[in-house]
Amino acid sequence: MYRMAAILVLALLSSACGSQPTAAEVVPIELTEFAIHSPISVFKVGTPYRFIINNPGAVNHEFVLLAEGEEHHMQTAGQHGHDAEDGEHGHDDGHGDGHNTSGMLHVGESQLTPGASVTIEHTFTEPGDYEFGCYLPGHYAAGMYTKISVVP
Ligand SMILES: [Cu+2]
Repeated sequence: MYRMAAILVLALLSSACGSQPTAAEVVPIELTEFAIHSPISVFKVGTPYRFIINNPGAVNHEFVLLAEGEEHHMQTAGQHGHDAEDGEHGHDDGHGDGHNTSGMLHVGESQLTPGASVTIEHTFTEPGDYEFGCYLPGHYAAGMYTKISVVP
């Protein structure tokens, strides 16, 4: 019974989404001076989300997902330490400090220039409090972050 319902749902979703391989929930994010707008603030563990991050602002921004209380390591050398594609594997970014706190997801400013749009997918695995933030100098302090929560 449940399995049949699941198959029906999958069939409906896949026919609606055409070529997209997974049925991720689309979350459009807007980066402005100086705020991050997300249409939802409560996310669910195990649900694949497709973040479509837009920068309609006038200056570069970045997008970082951190657990609350975690500190973002400012990049001190190089602009290409990691990119969106390895966002789901936060421990292999090669910084080699053995304790990666530079974010579960990080889309750098080189990808989020004015007018840019970047799509990344993420599935939360742990419930808790998190936040989206932009850590370019002065941006976070100006209010460029938004708190979210993840529920089981
Ligand atoms: Cu910013």
